[in-house]
Amino acid sequence: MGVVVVVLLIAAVASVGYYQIGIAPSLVSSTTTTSSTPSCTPSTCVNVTIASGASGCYNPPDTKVCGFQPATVTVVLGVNSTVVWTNDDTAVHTVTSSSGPLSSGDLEPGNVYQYTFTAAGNYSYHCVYHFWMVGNVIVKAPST
Ligand SMILES: [Cu+2]
Repeated sequence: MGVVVVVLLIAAVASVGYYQIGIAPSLVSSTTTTSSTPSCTPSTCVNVTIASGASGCYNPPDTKVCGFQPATVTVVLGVNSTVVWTNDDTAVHTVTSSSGPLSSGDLEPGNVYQYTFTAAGNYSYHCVYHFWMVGNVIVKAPST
């Protein structure tokens, strides 16, 4: 009898744990969409592609050849300051700032992450799963 109670307790704890794990990713991915079509118009956004094969192309020193393409983009506040990342690879990637605003969470194949910059600056980012995948967004103030 005691064994049955213990087994039931373990099952209950395990299911709660699974439930919590199952919930977490959906919260993280709330800033992404599964659409491959950006919600901004081409004139107001800049597209960055995570190309097919991006996860398997670590080949220093040409580390930027196959990660984020283009690896560096320049945008202007209020003009085209929304950047849209599309994962065209078959692996999961992220768009993550070491200390900054970009935090895509897991981008499944086909997922899109977009962020609208509101301050000028130089924003470097990387993929948490592939350290050779690095990118940079240069945000400029509008010229007067
Ligand atoms: Cu990656």
